[in-house]
Amino acid sequence: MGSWSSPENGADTDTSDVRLLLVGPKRTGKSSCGNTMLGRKAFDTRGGGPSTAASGTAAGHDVTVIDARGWGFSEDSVPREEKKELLRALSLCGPGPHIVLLVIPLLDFTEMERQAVERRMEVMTSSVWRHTMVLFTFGDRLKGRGRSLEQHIQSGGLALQWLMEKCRYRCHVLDNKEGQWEGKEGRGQVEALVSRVKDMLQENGGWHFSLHMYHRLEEDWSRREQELRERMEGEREMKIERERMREIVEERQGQEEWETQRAIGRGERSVVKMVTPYEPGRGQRQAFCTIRRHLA
Ligand SMILES: Nc1nc2c(ncn2[C@@H]2O[C@H](COP(=O)(O)OP(=O)(O)OP(=O)(O)O)[C@@H](O)[C@H]2O)c(=O)[nH]1
Ligand SMILES: [Mg+2]
Repeated sequence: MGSWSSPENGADTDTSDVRLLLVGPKRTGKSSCGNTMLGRKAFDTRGGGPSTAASGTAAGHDVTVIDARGWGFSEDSVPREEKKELLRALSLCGPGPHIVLLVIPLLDFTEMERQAVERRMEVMTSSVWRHTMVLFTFGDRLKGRGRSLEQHIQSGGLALQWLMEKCRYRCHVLDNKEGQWEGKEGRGQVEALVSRVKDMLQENGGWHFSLHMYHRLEEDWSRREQELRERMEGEREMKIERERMREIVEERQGQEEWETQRAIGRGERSVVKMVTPYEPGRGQRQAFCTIRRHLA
């Protein structure tokens, strides 16, 4: 059995089983990548299922592959259900994944897709990028067009450039087309991927991405949501209270006006001058009544 450890892998030396988390938008080939890596049909490729994990060997190395449920495409916010599912996928990675494989098909990568990816990765905090490698799928299409990966990246536009920079150009291509698992070519692409994973493990000192942090994050979200709810409730109550106060003041002003009119009718002009304009809470009404009583 191949070993993951290297003398430099100081921090997390128990790397007999490397945990690889597959994430990415829906229908991009995540489950197929898991199957290609493990060399068997470990994940369902019909899509839509929840996140699942499977263990086995990839190019002779022990791995646990976690296939996260595909993301949606909303680019400005991440639905709560998606966040929860992403956290669930992370929880299937034990203490955390060593490598996050961000699965992106070798097609045009648009600005909208870029934003959708950015939002989802943000859920795992910016430090996740340190552990992330882009795993391009549909490698057969690239071959079909007679292009290299470098050419694809170079002509990929700003969105793809951004993604590559985020991952420090760590990437790999898989061709998951059926029949690729057993052949020499199929094995070769997995061996090359394992080699890239080894490089990344070394780069990160063998550290995995910390799940502990996610638990704290989840608590943070719940707390912030609760605070927001309370603030909104507080604001609603304050609005009702303000409205109530306004009604009371208006009612008093109306009554004052009425009493003033009556006083005018009785010729109490000097008093009228003293009490207007009315300001709530200053005892004017009381003063008015007292003076009027004296005058009466
Ligand atoms: N030609 C080709 N087809 C692929 C490749 N990878 C995946 N597919 C096909 O793309 C479709 C989706 O693949 P899946 O592996 O189920 O994709 P997924 O990302 O797991 O999909 P969801 O779980 O629904 O998000 C399937 O029909 C696969 O056969 C590839 O490299 N080349
Ligand atoms: Mg799938």
